Amino acid sequence: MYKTTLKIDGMMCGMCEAHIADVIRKTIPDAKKVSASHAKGQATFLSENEPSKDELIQAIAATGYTCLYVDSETYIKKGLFGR
Ligand SMILES: [Cu+2]
Repeated sequence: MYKTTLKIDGMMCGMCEAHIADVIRKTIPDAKKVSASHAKGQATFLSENEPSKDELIQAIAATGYTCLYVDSETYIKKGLFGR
């Protein structure tokens, strides 16, 4: 699993967050737990495979927002041995 964080410029409200989440789901079909926050100016999602940063940046640019950077890190599911 990979956890990807995108820094996005131009989100102003909940509609923008929904737009960005839609773009991410369309660009990365296996994206899970897609969330976007205009307050933080970022979006995050999980995926099985490492996503294409160029594709994400281009897809977001095509909707009128600016993706400043994309960062993917390996993600280990928590909770298996916790508690
Ligand atoms: Cu908006």
